Amino acid sequence: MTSYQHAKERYAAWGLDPDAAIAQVLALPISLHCWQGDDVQGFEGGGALSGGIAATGNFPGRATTPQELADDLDAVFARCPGKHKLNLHAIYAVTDQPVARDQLQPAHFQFWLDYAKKRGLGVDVNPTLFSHPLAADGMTLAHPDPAVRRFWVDHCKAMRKIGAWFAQELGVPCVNNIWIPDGLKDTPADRLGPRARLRASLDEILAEPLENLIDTVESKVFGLGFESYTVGSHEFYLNYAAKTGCVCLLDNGHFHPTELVSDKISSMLLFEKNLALHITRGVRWDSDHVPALDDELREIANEIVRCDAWDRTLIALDYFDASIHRVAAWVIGLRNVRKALLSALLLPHKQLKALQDARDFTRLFAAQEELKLLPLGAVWEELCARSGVPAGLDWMDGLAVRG
Ligand code: RNT
Ligand code: ZN
Repeated sequence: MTSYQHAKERYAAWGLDPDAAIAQVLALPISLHCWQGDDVQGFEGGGALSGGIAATGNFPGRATTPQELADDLDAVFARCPGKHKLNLHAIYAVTDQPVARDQLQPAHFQFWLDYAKKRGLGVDVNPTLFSHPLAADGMTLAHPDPAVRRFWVDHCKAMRKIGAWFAQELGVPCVNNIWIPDGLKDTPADRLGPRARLRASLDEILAEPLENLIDTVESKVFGLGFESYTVGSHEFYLNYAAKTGCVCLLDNGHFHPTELVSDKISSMLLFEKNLALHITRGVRWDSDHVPALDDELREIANEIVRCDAWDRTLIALDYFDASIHRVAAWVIGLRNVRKALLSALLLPHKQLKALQDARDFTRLFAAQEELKLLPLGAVWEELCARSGVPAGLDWMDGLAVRG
Protein backbone atom coordinates (compact mmCIF):
# COMPACT_ATOMS: atom_id res chain seq x y z
CA MET A 1 0.00 0.00 0.00
CA THR A 2 1.41 3.43 -0.86
CA SER A 3 1.60 6.06 1.83
CA TYR A 4 -1.09 8.02 -0.04
CA GLN A 5 -3.47 5.05 0.01
CA HIS A 6 -2.80 4.68 3.69
CA ALA A 7 -3.49 8.38 4.20
CA LYS A 8 -6.76 8.09 2.28
CA GLU A 9 -7.91 5.37 4.66
CA ARG A 10 -7.01 7.41 7.70
CA TYR A 11 -8.91 10.44 6.40
CA ALA A 12 -11.85 8.31 5.24
CA ALA A 13 -12.31 7.21 8.83
CA TRP A 14 -13.14 10.86 9.60
CA GLY A 15 -15.39 11.10 6.53
CA LEU A 16 -12.82 13.07 4.52
CA ASP A 17 -11.78 12.65 0.88
CA PRO A 18 -8.17 13.64 0.07
CA ASP A 19 -8.73 13.29 -3.71
CA ALA A 20 -11.47 15.91 -3.59
CA ALA A 21 -9.37 18.13 -1.31
CA ILE A 22 -6.43 18.01 -3.71
CA ALA A 23 -8.57 18.98 -6.69
CA GLN A 24 -10.24 21.79 -4.76
CA VAL A 25 -7.03 23.24 -3.39
CA LEU A 26 -5.25 23.20 -6.76
CA ALA A 27 -8.07 25.19 -8.39
CA LEU A 28 -7.95 28.10 -5.94
CA PRO A 29 -5.99 31.05 -7.32
CA ILE A 30 -3.34 32.61 -5.07
CA SER A 31 -2.02 36.00 -6.13
CA LEU A 32 1.77 36.12 -6.04
CA HIS A 33 3.28 39.51 -5.16
CA CYS A 34 6.00 40.50 -7.62
CA TRP A 35 7.78 42.63 -5.01
CA GLN A 36 9.47 39.79 -3.09
CA GLY A 37 11.85 39.41 -6.05
CA ASP A 38 13.61 42.76 -5.72
CA ASP A 39 13.02 44.06 -2.19
CA VAL A 40 10.12 46.32 -3.35
CA GLN A 41 12.43 48.36 -5.58
CA GLY A 42 10.53 48.41 -8.88
CA PHE A 43 11.89 49.83 -12.12
CA GLU A 44 11.60 53.57 -11.66
CA GLY A 45 15.23 53.73 -10.63
CA GLY A 46 14.37 55.91 -7.66
CA GLY A 47 16.14 53.85 -5.03
CA ALA A 48 15.13 53.92 -1.39
CA LEU A 49 12.01 52.16 -0.14
CA SER A 50 9.82 54.45 1.99
CA GLY A 51 6.40 54.33 3.61
CA GLY A 52 7.39 52.69 6.88
CA ILE A 53 8.15 49.30 5.33
CA ALA A 54 11.57 47.65 4.96
CA ALA A 55 13.17 44.61 3.34
CA THR A 56 16.10 43.68 5.57
CA GLY A 57 19.03 41.44 4.69
CA ASN A 58 21.70 41.40 2.01
CA PHE A 59 21.36 38.07 0.25
CA PRO A 60 22.91 38.48 -3.20
CA GLY A 61 21.07 38.27 -6.51
CA ARG A 62 17.98 40.41 -6.34
CA ALA A 63 16.26 40.90 -9.70
CA THR A 64 17.23 44.26 -11.19
CA THR A 65 15.50 44.14 -14.59
CA PRO A 66 12.01 43.16 -15.77
CA GLN A 67 13.44 40.09 -17.50
CA GLU A 68 15.25 38.97 -14.35
CA LEU A 69 12.09 39.41 -12.32
CA ALA A 70 10.09 37.49 -14.93
CA ASP A 71 12.66 34.67 -14.86
CA ASP A 72 12.52 34.53 -11.07
CA LEU A 73 8.72 34.44 -11.11
CA ASP A 74 8.90 31.54 -13.55
CA ALA A 75 11.25 29.77 -11.15
CA VAL A 76 8.62 30.21 -8.41
CA PHE A 77 5.69 29.01 -10.50
CA ALA A 78 7.68 25.93 -11.56
CA ARG A 79 8.07 24.97 -7.90
CA CYS A 80 4.59 25.68 -6.60
CA PRO A 81 1.48 23.62 -7.23
CA GLY A 82 -1.90 25.12 -8.18
CA LYS A 83 -3.42 28.12 -9.89
CA HIS A 84 -1.85 31.56 -9.57
CA LYS A 85 -2.32 35.22 -10.33
CA LEU A 86 0.44 37.80 -10.63
CA ASN A 87 0.22 40.81 -8.32
CA LEU A 88 1.93 43.95 -9.66
CA HIS A 89 2.73 47.29 -8.07
CA ALA A 90 2.72 50.45 -10.19
CA ILE A 91 6.49 50.83 -9.82
CA TYR A 92 6.93 47.66 -11.89
CA ALA A 93 5.76 49.39 -15.07
CA VAL A 94 8.18 48.69 -17.90
CA THR A 95 8.81 51.93 -19.82
CA ASP A 96 11.54 53.27 -22.12
CA GLN A 97 11.45 56.72 -20.56
CA PRO A 98 10.53 57.52 -16.96
CA VAL A 99 6.75 58.03 -16.67
CA ALA A 100 5.17 60.00 -13.83
CA ARG A 101 2.89 57.78 -11.78
CA ASP A 102 -0.16 59.93 -12.47
CA GLN A 103 0.47 59.48 -16.21
CA LEU A 104 0.71 55.69 -16.28
CA GLN A 105 -1.17 53.96 -19.09
CA PRO A 106 -1.97 50.34 -19.94
CA ALA A 107 0.80 50.39 -22.58
CA HIS A 108 3.34 50.72 -19.77
CA PHE A 109 2.27 47.28 -18.55
CA GLN A 110 2.42 45.53 -21.93
CA PHE A 111 5.46 43.53 -20.78
CA TRP A 112 3.42 42.02 -17.95
CA LEU A 113 0.31 41.50 -20.05
CA ASP A 114 2.39 39.43 -22.47
CA TYR A 115 3.97 37.57 -19.56
CA ALA A 116 0.59 36.77 -17.99
CA LYS A 117 -1.10 35.83 -21.29
CA LYS A 118 1.63 33.36 -22.16
CA ARG A 119 1.26 31.62 -18.83
CA GLY A 120 -2.52 31.82 -18.45
CA LEU A 121 -2.31 34.00 -15.33
CA GLY A 122 -4.73 36.65 -14.11
CA VAL A 123 -3.20 39.91 -12.88
CA ASP A 124 -3.90 42.10 -9.83
CA VAL A 125 -2.62 45.66 -9.43
CA ASN A 126 -1.65 48.16 -6.72
CA PRO A 127 -1.03 51.88 -6.95
CA THR A 128 2.33 52.65 -5.32
CA LEU A 129 1.91 55.41 -2.75
CA PHE A 130 5.44 55.29 -1.30
CA SER A 131 9.08 55.51 -2.47
CA HIS A 132 8.41 58.86 -4.15
CA PRO A 133 9.32 62.51 -3.43
CA LEU A 134 5.63 63.40 -3.03
CA ALA A 135 5.28 60.73 -0.35
CA ALA A 136 8.48 61.73 1.44
CA ASP A 137 6.77 63.44 4.35
CA GLY A 138 4.55 60.46 5.03
CA MET A 139 1.21 61.65 3.67
CA THR A 140 -0.38 60.90 0.29
CA LEU A 141 -4.16 60.62 -0.11
CA ALA A 142 -4.58 62.35 3.26
CA HIS A 143 -2.04 65.11 2.63
CA PRO A 144 -3.09 68.63 3.70
CA ASP A 145 -1.75 70.04 0.40
CA PRO A 146 -4.41 69.63 -2.32
CA ALA A 147 -1.72 69.46 -5.04
CA VAL A 148 -0.11 66.43 -3.40
CA ARG A 149 -3.50 64.79 -2.97
CA ARG A 150 -4.33 65.50 -6.62
CA PHE A 151 -1.19 63.69 -7.78
CA TRP A 152 -1.98 60.60 -5.73
CA VAL A 153 -5.68 60.57 -6.59
CA ASP A 154 -4.74 60.71 -10.27
CA HIS A 155 -2.21 57.93 -9.79
CA CYS A 156 -4.84 55.71 -8.18
CA LYS A 157 -7.30 56.47 -10.96
CA ALA A 158 -4.67 55.56 -13.55
CA MET A 159 -4.03 52.23 -11.85
CA ARG A 160 -7.74 51.41 -11.76
CA LYS A 161 -7.88 51.89 -15.54
CA ILE A 162 -4.83 49.69 -15.93
CA GLY A 163 -6.42 47.04 -13.71
CA ALA A 164 -9.62 47.08 -15.76
CA TRP A 165 -7.50 46.73 -18.92
CA PHE A 166 -5.73 43.66 -17.51
CA ALA A 167 -9.12 42.18 -16.59
CA GLN A 168 -10.49 42.81 -20.05
CA GLU A 169 -7.42 41.51 -21.88
CA LEU A 170 -7.03 38.41 -19.74
CA GLY A 171 -10.69 37.63 -19.10
CA VAL A 172 -9.97 37.43 -15.36
CA PRO A 173 -11.28 39.99 -12.82
CA CYS A 174 -8.52 42.19 -11.40
CA VAL A 175 -8.10 43.19 -7.76
CA ASN A 176 -6.90 46.77 -7.33
CA ASN A 177 -5.62 47.20 -3.78
CA ILE A 178 -5.05 50.59 -2.22
CA TRP A 179 -2.62 50.77 0.67
CA ILE A 180 -1.27 54.10 1.85
CA PRO A 181 1.48 54.67 4.41
CA ASP A 182 -0.05 57.90 5.75
CA GLY A 183 0.54 58.44 9.41
CA LEU A 184 2.48 60.25 12.10
CA LYS A 185 5.48 59.38 14.23
CA ASP A 186 4.25 61.26 17.26
CA THR A 187 1.03 62.26 18.95
CA PRO A 188 -1.30 63.93 16.44
CA ALA A 189 -2.96 67.28 16.97
CA ASP A 190 -5.66 66.31 14.50
CA ARG A 191 -6.77 62.79 13.75
CA LEU A 192 -10.03 63.65 12.07
CA GLY A 193 -8.69 65.98 9.36
CA PRO A 194 -6.42 63.45 7.62
CA ARG A 195 -9.14 60.79 7.79
CA ALA A 196 -11.70 63.15 6.29
CA ARG A 197 -9.26 63.92 3.48
CA LEU A 198 -8.59 60.22 2.91
CA ARG A 199 -12.32 59.62 2.66
CA ALA A 200 -12.73 62.39 0.09
CA SER A 201 -9.75 61.13 -1.93
CA LEU A 202 -11.13 57.58 -1.99
CA ASP A 203 -14.57 58.80 -2.98
CA GLU A 204 -13.05 60.50 -5.99
CA ILE A 205 -10.80 57.57 -6.92
CA LEU A 206 -13.58 55.01 -6.76
CA ALA A 207 -16.34 57.14 -8.30
CA GLU A 208 -16.19 55.57 -11.75
CA PRO A 209 -17.48 51.98 -11.84
CA LEU A 210 -15.13 49.80 -13.89
CA GLU A 211 -16.01 46.38 -15.15
CA ASN A 212 -14.30 43.36 -13.63
CA LEU A 213 -12.28 45.52 -11.28
CA ILE A 214 -12.49 44.66 -7.58
CA ASP A 215 -11.37 47.58 -5.41
CA THR A 216 -9.90 46.67 -2.04
CA VAL A 217 -8.62 48.90 0.77
CA GLU A 218 -5.91 47.74 3.19
CA SER A 219 -5.61 48.92 6.78
CA LYS A 220 -2.57 49.00 9.04
CA VAL A 221 -1.92 49.55 12.72
CA PHE A 222 1.47 51.26 12.51
CA GLY A 223 4.60 51.55 10.37
CA LEU A 224 8.26 52.35 10.93
CA GLY A 225 8.33 56.07 11.63
CA PHE A 226 4.52 56.10 11.83
CA GLU A 227 4.22 54.71 15.33
CA SER A 228 1.56 56.96 16.79
CA TYR A 229 -1.12 57.31 14.15
CA THR A 230 -2.18 55.58 10.95
CA VAL A 231 -4.80 57.39 8.89
CA GLY A 232 -6.03 54.22 7.16
CA SER A 233 -6.79 52.26 10.30
CA HIS A 234 -8.92 49.11 10.46
CA GLU A 235 -11.97 51.00 11.75
CA PHE A 236 -11.61 53.58 9.02
CA TYR A 237 -11.68 51.03 6.20
CA LEU A 238 -14.23 48.77 7.85
CA ASN A 239 -16.66 51.65 7.88
CA TYR A 240 -15.59 52.94 4.49
CA ALA A 241 -16.08 49.56 2.85
CA ALA A 242 -19.43 49.01 4.56
CA LYS A 243 -20.72 52.34 3.28
CA THR A 244 -19.34 52.20 -0.24
CA GLY A 245 -19.19 48.55 -1.24
CA CYS A 246 -15.46 48.21 -1.85
CA VAL A 247 -13.75 45.26 -0.19
CA CYS A 248 -11.74 45.32 3.04
CA LEU A 249 -8.34 43.74 2.72
CA LEU A 250 -6.88 42.29 5.91
CA ASP A 251 -3.11 41.88 6.03
CA ASN A 252 -2.40 39.54 8.94
CA GLY A 253 0.79 41.48 9.72
CA HIS A 254 -1.17 44.69 10.28
CA PHE A 255 -2.70 44.13 13.69
CA HIS A 256 -1.50 44.01 17.25
CA PRO A 257 0.44 40.78 17.80
CA THR A 258 -2.24 39.16 19.93
CA GLU A 259 -5.02 40.20 17.57
CA LEU A 260 -5.69 37.46 15.05
CA VAL A 261 -7.04 37.80 11.53
CA SER A 262 -8.40 34.26 11.82
CA ASP A 263 -10.83 35.60 14.41
CA LYS A 264 -11.95 38.48 12.18
CA ILE A 265 -12.86 36.50 9.06
CA SER A 266 -16.28 35.30 10.25
CA SER A 267 -17.32 38.79 11.31
CA MET A 268 -16.31 40.20 7.95
CA LEU A 269 -18.09 37.51 5.98
CA LEU A 270 -21.36 37.75 7.87
CA PHE A 271 -21.76 41.27 6.55
CA GLU A 272 -19.82 41.35 3.28
CA LYS A 273 -19.83 39.22 0.17
CA ASN A 274 -16.06 39.24 -0.26
CA LEU A 275 -12.97 39.36 1.86
CA ALA A 276 -9.45 40.04 0.65
CA LEU A 277 -6.32 38.87 2.44
CA HIS A 278 -2.63 39.66 2.38
CA ILE A 279 -0.97 36.61 3.83
CA THR A 280 2.31 37.25 5.60
CA ARG A 281 3.85 36.64 9.03
CA GLY A 282 4.27 39.39 11.55
CA VAL A 283 7.26 39.19 13.89
CA ARG A 284 7.39 41.96 16.51
CA TRP A 285 7.66 45.22 14.53
CA ASP A 286 7.87 43.62 11.10
CA SER A 287 4.69 42.74 9.26
CA ASP A 288 6.35 41.02 6.32
CA HIS A 289 8.23 37.84 7.24
CA VAL A 290 7.80 34.79 4.99
CA PRO A 291 4.72 32.80 6.06
CA ALA A 292 5.52 29.63 7.99
CA LEU A 293 3.03 26.78 8.28
CA ASP A 294 2.17 27.95 11.77
CA ASP A 295 -0.99 27.82 13.86
CA GLU A 296 -2.33 31.17 12.68
CA LEU A 297 -1.85 30.45 8.98
CA ARG A 298 -3.69 27.16 9.46
CA GLU A 299 -6.44 28.85 11.42
CA ILE A 300 -6.92 31.48 8.71
CA ALA A 301 -7.33 28.65 6.20
CA ASN A 302 -9.69 26.82 8.56
CA GLU A 303 -11.91 29.88 8.78
CA ILE A 304 -12.03 30.23 4.99
CA VAL A 305 -13.33 26.66 4.82
CA ARG A 306 -15.65 26.82 7.84
CA CYS A 307 -17.24 30.11 6.82
CA ASP A 308 -17.96 28.68 3.39
CA ALA A 309 -15.81 31.44 1.98
CA TRP A 310 -13.74 29.42 -0.46
CA ASP A 311 -15.11 31.37 -3.45
CA ARG A 312 -15.49 34.67 -1.66
CA THR A 313 -11.96 35.16 -0.37
CA LEU A 314 -9.32 36.83 -2.51
CA ILE A 315 -5.97 35.50 -1.38
CA ALA A 316 -2.77 37.40 -2.08
CA LEU A 317 0.67 37.08 -0.52
CA ASP A 318 2.63 40.00 0.88
CA TYR A 319 6.10 39.58 2.33
CA PHE A 320 9.62 40.63 1.48
CA ASP A 321 12.69 39.00 2.89
CA ALA A 322 16.16 39.91 1.61
CA SER A 323 18.03 37.74 4.13
CA ILE A 324 17.53 34.42 2.33
CA HIS A 325 17.39 33.39 -1.32
CA ARG A 326 14.56 35.53 -2.68
CA VAL A 327 13.08 32.90 -4.98
CA ALA A 328 13.22 30.36 -2.15
CA ALA A 329 11.49 32.83 0.18
CA TRP A 330 8.71 33.27 -2.35
CA VAL A 331 8.38 29.48 -2.82
CA ILE A 332 8.40 28.63 0.89
CA GLY A 333 5.62 31.11 1.65
CA LEU A 334 3.50 30.17 -1.34
CA ARG A 335 3.81 26.45 -0.70
CA ASN A 336 2.94 26.99 2.95
CA VAL A 337 -0.26 28.85 2.10
CA ARG A 338 -1.29 26.03 -0.24
CA LYS A 339 -0.44 23.48 2.49
CA ALA A 340 -2.56 25.38 5.00
CA LEU A 341 -5.52 25.36 2.61
CA LEU A 342 -5.10 21.63 2.05
CA SER A 343 -4.90 21.00 5.77
CA ALA A 344 -8.07 23.06 6.30
CA LEU A 345 -9.99 20.97 3.77
CA LEU A 346 -8.86 17.83 5.57
CA LEU A 347 -10.49 18.56 8.89
CA PRO A 348 -13.92 17.20 9.88
CA HIS A 349 -15.36 20.66 10.52
CA LYS A 350 -18.97 19.43 10.78
CA GLN A 351 -18.10 16.93 13.46
CA LEU A 352 -16.04 19.45 15.39
CA LYS A 353 -18.82 22.06 15.24
CA ALA A 354 -21.27 19.46 16.51
CA LEU A 355 -19.03 18.83 19.51
CA GLN A 356 -18.93 22.56 20.24
CA ASP A 357 -22.71 22.85 19.98
CA ALA A 358 -23.12 19.84 22.24
CA ARG A 359 -20.81 21.62 24.72
CA ASP A 360 -18.54 18.57 24.71
CA PHE A 361 -15.36 20.59 25.06
CA THR A 362 -13.33 17.66 26.34
CA ARG A 363 -13.90 15.54 23.25
CA LEU A 364 -13.53 18.60 21.00
CA PHE A 365 -10.09 19.40 22.40
CA ALA A 366 -9.04 15.75 22.28
CA ALA A 367 -10.15 15.47 18.64
CA GLN A 368 -8.47 18.73 17.63
CA GLU A 369 -5.19 17.47 19.04
CA GLU A 370 -5.42 13.99 17.49
CA LEU A 371 -6.23 15.46 14.08
CA LYS A 372 -2.96 17.36 14.05
CA LEU A 373 -1.02 14.17 13.38
CA LEU A 374 -3.07 12.74 10.53
CA PRO A 375 -0.83 12.00 7.52
CA LEU A 376 -1.16 15.35 5.78
CA GLY A 377 2.38 15.04 4.39
CA ALA A 378 1.42 12.06 2.23
CA VAL A 379 -1.51 14.00 0.76
CA TRP A 380 0.72 17.01 0.08
CA GLU A 381 3.20 14.75 -1.72
CA GLU A 382 0.41 13.35 -3.86
CA LEU A 383 -0.83 16.88 -4.62
CA CYS A 384 2.64 17.92 -5.75
CA ALA A 385 3.01 14.79 -7.89
CA ARG A 386 -0.33 15.43 -9.57
CA SER A 387 0.66 18.96 -10.48
CA GLY A 388 4.17 18.05 -11.59
CA VAL A 389 6.19 19.92 -8.98
CA PRO A 390 8.69 18.45 -6.50
CA ALA A 391 7.17 17.35 -3.20
CA GLY A 392 10.13 17.45 -0.84
CA LEU A 393 13.19 19.66 -0.67
CA ASP A 394 13.96 18.77 -4.29
CA TRP A 395 12.33 22.04 -5.26
CA MET A 396 15.60 23.67 -4.16
CA ASP A 397 17.51 21.92 -6.95
CA GLY A 398 18.68 24.28 -9.64
CA LEU A 399 18.08 27.44 -7.62
CA ALA A 400 20.77 29.70 -8.98
CA VAL A 401 22.22 32.70 -7.20
CA ARG A 402 22.55 35.56 -9.64
CA GLY A 403 26.15 36.73 -9.60
C1 RNT B 1 2.49 47.51 3.75
C2 RNT B 1 1.35 46.79 3.12
C3 RNT B 1 1.34 46.76 1.62
C4 RNT B 1 2.72 46.60 1.05
C5 RNT B 1 2.73 46.39 -0.43
C6 RNT B 1 4.11 46.54 -0.99
O1 RNT B 1 2.58 47.34 5.08
O2 RNT B 1 1.28 45.48 3.62
O3 RNT B 1 0.46 45.80 1.17
O4 RNT B 1 3.39 45.53 1.64
O5 RNT B 1 1.82 47.21 -1.01
ZN1 ZN C 1 -0.10 44.10 2.74
